[in-house]
Amino acid sequence: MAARVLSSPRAQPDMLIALTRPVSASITRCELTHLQRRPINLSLAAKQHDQYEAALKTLGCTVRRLPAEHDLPDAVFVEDAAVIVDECAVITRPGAASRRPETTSVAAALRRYRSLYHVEAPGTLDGGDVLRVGRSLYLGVSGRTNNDGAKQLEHLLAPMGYTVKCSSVRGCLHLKSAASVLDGEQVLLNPALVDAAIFERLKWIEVSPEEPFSANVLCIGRKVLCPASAPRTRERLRENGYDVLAVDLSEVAKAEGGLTCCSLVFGV
Ligand code: CIR
Repeated sequence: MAARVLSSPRAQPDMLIALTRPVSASITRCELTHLQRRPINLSLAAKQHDQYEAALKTLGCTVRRLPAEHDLPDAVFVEDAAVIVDECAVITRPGAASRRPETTSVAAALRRYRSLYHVEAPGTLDGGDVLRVGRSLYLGVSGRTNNDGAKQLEHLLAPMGYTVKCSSVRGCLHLKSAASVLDGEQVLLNPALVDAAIFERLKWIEVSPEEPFSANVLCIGRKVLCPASAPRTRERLRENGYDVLAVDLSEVAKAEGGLTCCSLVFGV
């Protein structure tokens, strides 16, 4: 199918696709920034990933699984390879050089759904640093996303009516380790990791202080996939009216990945 540009944003897509990729056999050689290397149980990681895909289906997604890329340790974290909006997809240039080859197969898969743009050197951008609320993009300038990458994203998407607001993140890998979008008006965040003021007009729910790394959740409608390791944060979400589903990704969490990192969800 030829790439197409949608003339206006789809309020109600016909279908939600979740692009995923199996855990690579080489994940034991993944990039690590804030964590010590620990053994990863590959068969458990694969089983948990299957359960994650099943949970995505319960949220209404059609799961499209890319072929495994066993030579690319972090290939399961497809979120970092692209930023998808209604009109196009921006193929990133990940901050970790070892991760750049991951974008080729993601671009090939997205070409049938969106027109593609690319972040070019010296810019770097990881999808995990981009949070979207309607036409507002919140962008983490992190160890992976630099100012040049942020500017390129802004210039590419400004003609389509998107605005970009940048903030630095501290003590975590990506902006989405510190904050996730819940619905059109709310974010879940840990204010110790990101300056909550960037979310200005939005309401926010704070993670439980005992679970500082539980802000990475995947919300579709009022349903939220939330880490099994974060019962207190899950309770906070329930108290705020969300339908919460616990998902255990303990093995890929040892590779510094979370719930949003393992899929690219978009409407068609
Ligand atoms: C990395 O350091 O790039 C991987 N080990 C983890 C990436 C997780 N991705 C994400 O948070 N979006």
